[in-house]
Amino acid sequence: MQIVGKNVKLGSLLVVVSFAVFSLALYGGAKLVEEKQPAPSPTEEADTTPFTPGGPVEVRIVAKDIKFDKRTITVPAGAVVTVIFDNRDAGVLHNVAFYNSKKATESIYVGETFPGPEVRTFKFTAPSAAGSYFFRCDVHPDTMTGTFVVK
Ligand SMILES: [Cu+2]
Repeated sequence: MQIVGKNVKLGSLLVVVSFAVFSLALYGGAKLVEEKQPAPSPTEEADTTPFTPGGPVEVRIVAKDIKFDKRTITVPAGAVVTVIFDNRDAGVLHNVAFYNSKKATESIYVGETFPGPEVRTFKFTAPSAAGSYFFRCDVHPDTMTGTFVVK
C-alpha cells in the first residue's frame, strides 16, 4: 500500500515537472518566433525612411592570378562592412578600393595596398543610398574591377 502511495506521489511529481519543462519550452519557442518577426512592414518603413540601415556584413574577397574571385559585392545600405581581403599572389601588390562610379574620382573606401600572400581585414560603412557603385584594385584598374551593389 505504502509502495503504491509512493509511486503515485512520484508519478504526480513527474507530471508537474514535465508540465513545467513543457511550458518553459513553449514559452521559449513563442519568444523566438516573436523576436524573428520584423516590427513594421517593409513597405511602410520604406515610406518613412529613405533607407534601412543594414546589419553588419562580412565580405571575403580573394585576389589570385591578378583577378578578384568575384565581380559583384552586394551589401545592405548603411551597413558596416567587414572586408576580409585575401591576396594570394606572392609578391604582387593588390588592394580593394570602393568608388562612387567607374571613373573612380570619389572614393567610398580605399583599402591598403600590400603584397601577397597575406590576408588583411578592414571595415568601412556602406553608402546610405542604394545604388550600383564600383570597386577595383588600384594597382590593376583595368583588369581587377567589379560592381559594388548597395541595396
Ligand atoms: Cu591588383
